Amino acid sequence: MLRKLLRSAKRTELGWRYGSNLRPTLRFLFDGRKPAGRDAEILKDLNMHGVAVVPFESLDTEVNFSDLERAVNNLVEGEMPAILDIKESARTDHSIGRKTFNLEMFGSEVTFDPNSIFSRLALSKSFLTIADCYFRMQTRLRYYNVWYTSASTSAARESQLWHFDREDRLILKIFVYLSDVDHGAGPFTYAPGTHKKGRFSSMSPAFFDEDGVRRTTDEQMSNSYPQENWRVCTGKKGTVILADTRGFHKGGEARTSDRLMFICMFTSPASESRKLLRYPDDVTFSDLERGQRAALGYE
Ligand SMILES: O=C(O)CCC(=O)C(=O)O
Ligand SMILES: [Fe+2]
Repeated sequence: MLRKLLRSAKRTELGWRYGSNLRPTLRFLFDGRKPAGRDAEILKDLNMHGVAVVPFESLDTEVNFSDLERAVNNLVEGEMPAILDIKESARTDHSIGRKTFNLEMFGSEVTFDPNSIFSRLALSKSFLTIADCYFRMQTRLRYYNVWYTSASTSAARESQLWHFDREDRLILKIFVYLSDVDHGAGPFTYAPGTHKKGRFSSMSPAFFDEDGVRRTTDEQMSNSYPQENWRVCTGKKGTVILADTRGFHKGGEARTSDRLMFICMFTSPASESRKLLRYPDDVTFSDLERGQRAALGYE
């Protein structure tokens, strides 16, 4: 009984923030990052709509986009066999549960590499500032990767259908397109205002059960949320999407061209999301700043 009560208290904003996440909340309050300039504008959009779309150059990432592109090209070259495999499985294997249309280029469990351009981007100043200020606590980086999404003609499934993520009360995912993404390349798509802070946070569209997971088709969604208000995030290479994926979203339903993007995810420290980043025994954080180490849970 008591445990049940505690569990439901944890699910309220108060219990989540001042119970499970008290320490990171106080740290932010007394010694937190402050948003300025473009970061502050992005934050306003995020708070209100749950989604913001900006060009890479408007962020303070300390990462040069052409260096990022070069690193991605090398990655693609090195992973060509795996890319050919995913293109084949997107076509032939329609089983549910493994996203056979999507290749996580660093594998599904990423080993943190402090020297890679990808971890530096994930831990960059703008990203950490926006994450902490959005949560109003010191957040954790849980995941980063590069996704190769293969075009296919099979019916939409898994994250190609509307859903919301469940890792936490607030979840910040940042996507950086590394290829041009038009309507045929499976753009990330969001229902603005359906995040916890939003006007439509209690919206509950019809859904069906896809192997134990709630999914909502476009038709079901459009009955609860008019299609003309969907935010379809098409954009050129270098477009950055910041989204609270606790709100309704979908993406990766690529039909005519493949999609390549960087992705990273922030949650509260108390989130029950599996610890997705792994750390090798000999990892050193000496080149990282204190705030970056905090985002990894090492201080
Ligand atoms: O592939 C996409 O655009 C959407 C992926 C998704 O649902 C997620 O990252 O939570
Ligand atoms: Fe998702």
